[in-house]
Amino acid sequence: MRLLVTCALIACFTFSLGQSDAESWARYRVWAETPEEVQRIADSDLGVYSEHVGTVTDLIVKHSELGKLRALGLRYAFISVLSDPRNWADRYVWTQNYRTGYLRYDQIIAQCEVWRLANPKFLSRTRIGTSVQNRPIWMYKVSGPTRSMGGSDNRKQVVVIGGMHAREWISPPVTMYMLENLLARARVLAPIRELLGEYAVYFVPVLNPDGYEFTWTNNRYWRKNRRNNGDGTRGVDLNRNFSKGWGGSGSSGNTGSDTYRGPSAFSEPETVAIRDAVQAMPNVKGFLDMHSYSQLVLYPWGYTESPPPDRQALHDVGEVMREGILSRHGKNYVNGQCSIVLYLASGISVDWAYDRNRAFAYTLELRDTGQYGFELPPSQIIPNQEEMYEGFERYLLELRFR
Ligand code: 0X9
Ligand code: ZN
Repeated sequence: MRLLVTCALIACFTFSLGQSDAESWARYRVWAETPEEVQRIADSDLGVYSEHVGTVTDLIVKHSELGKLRALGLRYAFISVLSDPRNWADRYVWTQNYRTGYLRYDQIIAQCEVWRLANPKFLSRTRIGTSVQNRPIWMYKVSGPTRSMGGSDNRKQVVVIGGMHAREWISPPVTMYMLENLLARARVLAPIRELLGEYAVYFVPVLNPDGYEFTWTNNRYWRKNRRNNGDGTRGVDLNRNFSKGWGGSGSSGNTGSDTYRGPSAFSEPETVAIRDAVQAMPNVKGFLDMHSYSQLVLYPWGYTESPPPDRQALHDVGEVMREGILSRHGKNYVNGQCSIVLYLASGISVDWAYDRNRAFAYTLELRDTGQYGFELPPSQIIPNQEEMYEGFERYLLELRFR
C-alpha cells in the first residue's frame, strides 16, 4: 500500500513537472539604426512578431533565447508577455462555423466542399499541388456556365490566395467568405452574374496547410511552410520564394530566419502549385494575396522602390478597393506601393504575378493594426469579412474597365 502511494506521488510529481515546463514567451522591441542592423534582425532566428522587420521591430523571445536577443547588439525593451504558443487546439472549442471561430485545415476544406456540392454548376475545384508534408492544396473556381456554345472559354481570370503565412489566421476565413458571398450574390444579382460571364475567379483558401496546422498544434506564431532545411531548422517563407526579385533585400539566406527565401526561387511545392496553376491560365487580370495584419492595400513592387510601369492604374484600382473596405465599417486601410508603405521584400507573390501578367496584383493586409495582431478575436472575423468583400466586389467590377 505504501509502495502504491509512493508510486502515485511520484507519478503526480513527474506529471506536474511535465505540465510546468512551459517556458515563458515575451514580446521584445528592438531598434535598428542602419540597413545593416535591420538585416541582422532579419537574419536572426528569433521569431518576428511585427508584420515587418524595420527600424522598430517586435520579436518573439523565449526565456532561453534572451542571449540571442542580447547578441544582436541592439537597443531593446520588454513589451509584454505572450501567451504560450503551444497547443492552441486545447484552448479552442472546436467550432463548426467559419464566421464565428477559426477552423482547422480539414474543416476549412469540408466547408468549401459543402458549397461545391450545393453549387456544382458554379463552383469546382482542382488539386493544384501537395504540401511538403503531403497535404492537398485545393483551388476553387467560381464562374458562371460558359457562354459560347462549343467555343473556347475566353473569360479572364482573377486569383485569390489565402493562408500563405501560417499564423495569419484571419486570412482563410476572409478568403472563404469572398468565395461564398460572390457565389451567393451571383445567384440573385444580375450584374454579379454578368461579371462571372466575363471572369472566372479562383480561390485557394489555404496555400500553406502544413504551417497552418502547425500553428494549432505546436507554435501559434509560425509563419513559414514546414520544409526540413536539413540543418535542424524548418521552413521557407513562401512570400520570399517567388522568382521576381528573388534573393534581394528584405529576404534572408539564413535558414532559421522567418523570411528565409529558400535555396532557389520556386523551391517549394506550395509556390510551385500557384505558379503552375496561374501559368495555365491564359489571361490573368487580377491577383490578390491575403495576409495580416496592418490594414493595407499594397501593390508592386516589393523588391524595389522604383515605381512599377502602371503605377497610376494600380494606385487607382487600389483606391477603389480601399474605399469599398472603408464604406462597410469605417476602417481606413492605407493604399500604396509595397516597398514604400511597408518595406522592401523580395520574391513576393504579387511582384511575380504583376511581372508575368501585368495583373492588378495586391497584397492585402487584413485586420487589425496591432492591438491583437495575429491573435485577432473571433468577434472580428465577420466585420473583417464584410469589409473585405465590399472592397473585393468593387475591385472585380472595376477590372472590367481596365
Ligand atoms: O512580408 C510579407 O510577406 C507581407 N507582410 S506579412 O506581415 N503578412 O508577412 C508583405 C509583402 C508585401 N509587401 C512588401 N513588399 N513590403
Ligand atoms: Zn503574411
